[in-house]
Amino acid sequence: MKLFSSVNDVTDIQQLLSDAISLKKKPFVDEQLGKHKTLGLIFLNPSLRTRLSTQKAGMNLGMQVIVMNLDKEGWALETQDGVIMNGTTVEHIREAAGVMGQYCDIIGFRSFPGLVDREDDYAETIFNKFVKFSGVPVVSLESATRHPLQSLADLITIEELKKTAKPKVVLTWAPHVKPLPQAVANSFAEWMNKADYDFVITHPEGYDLAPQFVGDATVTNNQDEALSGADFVYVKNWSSYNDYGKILTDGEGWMMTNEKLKLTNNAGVMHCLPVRRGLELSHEILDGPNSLVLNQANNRVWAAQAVLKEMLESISLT
Ligand code: AN0
Ligand code: CP
Repeated sequence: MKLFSSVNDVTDIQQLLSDAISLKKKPFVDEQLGKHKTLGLIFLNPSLRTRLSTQKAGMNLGMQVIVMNLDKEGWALETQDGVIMNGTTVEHIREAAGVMGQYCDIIGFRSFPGLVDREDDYAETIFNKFVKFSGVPVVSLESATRHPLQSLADLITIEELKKTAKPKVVLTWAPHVKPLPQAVANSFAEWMNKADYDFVITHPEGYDLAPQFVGDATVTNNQDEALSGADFVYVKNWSSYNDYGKILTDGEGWMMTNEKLKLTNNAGVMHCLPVRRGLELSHEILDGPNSLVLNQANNRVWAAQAVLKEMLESISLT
């Protein structure tokens, strides 16, 4: 694997999943694989989990890891092509990515969407430029439209804890005060569509995800109906895709609570974090026995380690 930007870059999901689960049991079996190899983790946006879990995954594989918050510590980055750089930007992504490729064998890159120009965000312009100009294998640490390491960790979590072969998995929209990307929801949907689950998406009117991500999911604006008999409930806010980047409602009544949990099959409640308590998810759920948020966070390490392992193996073949 030379690129991990979506589920479509994975040739064998079952293999990746079983690698992740066995690495969780024996984290250091491949510690020679990454010897003398450098992993760069480059962030254009904040991060806690992605930064630490991917760093830990690289270290478990014996890699040297360098991390840079490019937005705060680097030169102001220009991402548009063909512009005369006589304004505030100092360095073009063409050179910046190319330089980082000189120092790293694999690079992880995070770049959120602008949430203004839908076409540009959904074309993954910045992420694709970074891949092209770095010239080395790249792992998405969340791009404009997807967060595949999160989704793989979420899939691991469901596979570990499911009690039936085909659980009911519900992705529910939650309220938020800031316009957030659709990336986590898009990506979760994309991965769930590859799994053989009963997958349902629920959101208020106007929050439909892009059709290519919805795929075969059942979609309803009736949250109670969606939650009925659910085995897993994935809570996440996203801004509107159709009225691009906008917040259309305060979402009153959409927060997941213990009252709503009663509609489910004692569901495990998931969220990628960071979560706004009392707004997206109730305190009682986060502090209660149904919360799986730390299981998910833990699995971020094994998801990243399984992906980096595949990349190191393909580097050593060339
Ligand atoms: C980001 C998002 O929704 O994409 C990152 C989540 C992992 N969340 C926030 O900006 C709060
Ligand atoms: N879930 C997740 O990606 O968290 P961070 O933004 O803190 O990395």
